Amino acid sequence: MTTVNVDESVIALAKELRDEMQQFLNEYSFGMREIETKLEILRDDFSHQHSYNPIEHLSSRVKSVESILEKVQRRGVAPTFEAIREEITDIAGVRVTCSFVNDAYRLFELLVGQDDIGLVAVKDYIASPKQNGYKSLHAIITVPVFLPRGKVRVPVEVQFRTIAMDFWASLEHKIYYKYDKQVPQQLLDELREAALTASDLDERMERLHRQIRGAEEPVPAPRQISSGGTHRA
Ligand code: 0O2
Repeated sequence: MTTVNVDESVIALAKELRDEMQQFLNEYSFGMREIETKLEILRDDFSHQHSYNPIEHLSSRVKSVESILEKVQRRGVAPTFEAIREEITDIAGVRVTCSFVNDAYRLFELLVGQDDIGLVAVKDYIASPKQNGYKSLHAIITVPVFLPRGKVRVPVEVQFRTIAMDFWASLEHKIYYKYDKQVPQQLLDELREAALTASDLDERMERLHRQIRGAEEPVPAPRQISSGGTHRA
């Protein structure tokens, strides 16, 4: 085994960079936890008040350093913490899987209506699905995180979707990577068709749900969200 003599100043610089990166990622993790707690509170209160749980599943992740760097390169973002903070808004991500489409919009409204939350952008792929059939409501929001050195506003991408949309997206994601992003046309066509079947299922299930529960309380109509493409709020 060969031993490499590394200058102490290089080691110190490496440590400094590692610490800075950790602090950078921690802020996203803290913001993400704030959002998860808010959603859990909404879920628990809703369950208590209405004996009904609008959230089937909550998951979250902080993007890996590799994945952040891949996006930095793909988007031509300057490799500085400031530029990455400004340009890459999905480093912290929370996914909210609901039973019904209405719940997805309702939770979006309840979350972004909180007065410490800032709404940066919305992409409504439920109203305007992507070409491949992908559906979800994406919101980039900011949440304040209070640290000993002061307050930072952390961006978090929240994706609201139904179980059927989630089922479709996870299979599509697997296929996309299995074929190294070169999915055969026949599979793409089948995926598009499956997305329509999933939407149809969502509609039927929601109709049944309404019949069973009756018109208990009016669901707030979703605000006018721009469809597809990024909408700066
Ligand atoms: P992961 O593993 O979830 O982090 P981008 O595509 O990221 O360069 P943008 O504008 O940030 O550009 O994308 P957008 O439309 O907001 O979508 C970002 C995330 O939505 C993706 O994150 C996926 O989680 C999900 N998503 C978007 N489109 C699709 C799709 O066609 N299929 C599936 N399965 N998921 C999709 P990441 O970073 O790709 O992955």
